[in-house]
Amino acid sequence: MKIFITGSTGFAGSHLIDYLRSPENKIFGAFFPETSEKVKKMNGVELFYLDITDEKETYSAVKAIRPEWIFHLAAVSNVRYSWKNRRETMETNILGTFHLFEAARKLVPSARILFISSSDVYGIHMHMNRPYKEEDVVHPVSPYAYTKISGESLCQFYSQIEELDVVTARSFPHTGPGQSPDFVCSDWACQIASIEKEKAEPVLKVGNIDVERDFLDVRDVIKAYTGLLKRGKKGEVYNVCSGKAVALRDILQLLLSFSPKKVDLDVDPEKLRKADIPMLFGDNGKIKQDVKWEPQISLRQTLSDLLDYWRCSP
Ligand code: A2R
Repeated sequence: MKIFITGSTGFAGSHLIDYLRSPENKIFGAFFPETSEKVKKMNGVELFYLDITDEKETYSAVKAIRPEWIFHLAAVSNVRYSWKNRRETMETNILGTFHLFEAARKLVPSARILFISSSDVYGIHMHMNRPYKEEDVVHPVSPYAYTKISGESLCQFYSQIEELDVVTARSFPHTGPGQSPDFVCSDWACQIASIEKEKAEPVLKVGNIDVERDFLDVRDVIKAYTGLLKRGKKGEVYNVCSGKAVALRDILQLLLSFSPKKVDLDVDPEKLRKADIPMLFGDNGKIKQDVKWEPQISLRQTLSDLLDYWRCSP
């Protein structure tokens, strides 16, 4: 199987490579930026630099590889960053996806393609106290979410009108070892590890800890992605989620319970979002039914592994 992964040195991409690496698979991973440190750590993968906003380079990459499977993970993936870098977010997430789909249409029209969208597309629905389903109305409230719903529209166009074999994963928040501290659980674990190493004062900076989210372990998520490429239906959107809402406050409590240190909390206005979604959790009935996937790793295990990851990081 010839597999092409965009964003392969990112958080999910690195775990995906670990999972797919085998003698039967020939993996081609596109990395970004050109100076990516992670490139040095990846064996058994043909890695090359690609900026997906470059149409010609994207076309050349698909032409050289002629993949049977494409995991399209490359993106600006951070909501806060997307507010400050709107053009880059639009160009990477929408135009980059368009470039990839056009290259696939011309060169490998029968390849299976997975596009990664986000639960952020559901946005703010007042009084929503049930899990979101794929058919619910979407209401993006950030530049990031807007680009993901635009990407989903591209998936619909290319699968229905152009006959590309595209499946969409609507991923809910996920965490685990290797995640950047720009994301909440990893940020807190990183701060706790720094406090334990006495590199920081025992004060943990937090944003809004009253919101509730549906968290998965990244190692479960990449199994869902692989399952979707194997068994997901063409043109369909699938929630990738646990089905449970957890308050960030409880996640914080759990992380702190793993540490012997006594820590004070301090609300950092920088960490508060412009438009925060109070509660977001998903219904995973569709992916369970079609893909036979369900999460295996408990939140406790995920958070413990995440803290250990930061304890072992320099
Ligand atoms: O932002 P960077 O410098 O860490 O690079 C990211 C890369 N990327 C690009 N790749 C090619 N051309 C571009 N113009 C471009 N801009 C950014 O995509 C990073 O290496 C990768 C995305 O990985 P992460 O930011 O670590 O996100 P994660 O959590 O692995 O998410 C994978 C997918 C994304 O589509 C998210 O929006 C979705 O799952 O949640």
